[in-house]
Amino acid sequence: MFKKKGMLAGLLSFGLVLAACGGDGNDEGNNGNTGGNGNANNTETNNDGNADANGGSEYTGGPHEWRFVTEETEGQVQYVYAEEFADLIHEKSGGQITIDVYGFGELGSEVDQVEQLQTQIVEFAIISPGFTGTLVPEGNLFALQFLFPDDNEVTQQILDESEAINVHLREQYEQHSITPLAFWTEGAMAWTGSSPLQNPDDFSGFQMRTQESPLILRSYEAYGANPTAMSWGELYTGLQQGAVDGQENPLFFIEDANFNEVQDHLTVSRHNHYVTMTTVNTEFYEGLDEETRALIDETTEEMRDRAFEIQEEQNGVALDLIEEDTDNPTEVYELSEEERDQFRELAIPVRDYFRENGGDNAEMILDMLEEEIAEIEGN
Ligand code: 6CS
Repeated sequence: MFKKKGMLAGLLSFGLVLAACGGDGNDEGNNGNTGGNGNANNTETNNDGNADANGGSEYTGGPHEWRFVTEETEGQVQYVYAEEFADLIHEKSGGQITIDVYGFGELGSEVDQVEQLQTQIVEFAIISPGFTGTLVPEGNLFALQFLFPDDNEVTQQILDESEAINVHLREQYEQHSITPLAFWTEGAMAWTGSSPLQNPDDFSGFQMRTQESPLILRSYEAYGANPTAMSWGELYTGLQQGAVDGQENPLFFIEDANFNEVQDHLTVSRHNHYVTMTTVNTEFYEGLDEETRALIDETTEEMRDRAFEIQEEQNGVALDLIEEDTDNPTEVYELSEEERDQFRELAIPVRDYFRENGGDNAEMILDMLEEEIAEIEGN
């Protein structure tokens, strides 16, 4: 049985100590920025707060009303996570903190959402590093295919425990007002295509849709593809009309976004894990009183296992759903280990490209992460 190791406990307490020391005792003082649709709920929050406070909550730092934007729509992994996160915070604060959850497209594109977090239009966001590729070049790390172990659970352990990620990469994001509180997997990715994708030659001239990360593009260029960055809001139509030939995503997302309706082939490639981040605006977070920050930290910790369960549940049924959709038949192909090795061989040199072009700290962060991965895999 897989065991959690000591590094996590160290890191987490390190985070809590930082949280405890960082506050100046002031409340965040920027509820004004959260305007918009909050008015009706504000009354509700205060009322709930009083009611629940009588019910036993010891939280004294409210009331607050915050916003949490995700890159996915209702029912999808990030959205379910954000709803549960909001519910937990509401409950723990005795109803004094309300978080309104926004789905993809409600406030703009994925890249718009990054800016909204930076400017505190929203306090919380789920941001995939693929959409911060030019802002935080070190975040391109997650575009490196075949870097993390195949095992999703071991990969999540690394995401939870890695100092390279949770300390050094986090610092890079914080310079841009983005504090990643947790890094988590939404599952191993698969490829879909209008033609079969079984070996690197199949990518020759293939118009691959990617997120905004220059390194994701680079990774597909290494296979001979012509990658194009695109928001997922345009992807279904892009695939349908042939603007792009294929894309990568976890199985749950391929199924839920109905990409199988407009793609004939699906390759179970497990070439990478889809990694995303629970983020909070840095100035907002650091300006909170200790009690409120501790509440957020505690909730983030409680959500770690839930994030894994939510993606596991959804990914676990997605391939069957795709295969059962006989109105939209999909040819499913699982790469053999030998076939995966052919891709791995082409993917590994991209790590050196990242070391040289992934920002000032890319080499240090990747070297440390590779050591951490080797350590965990060796155990
Ligand atoms: O492919 C994308 O861009 C989308 N994929 C997932 C799994 N979540 C949101 C993201 O924008």
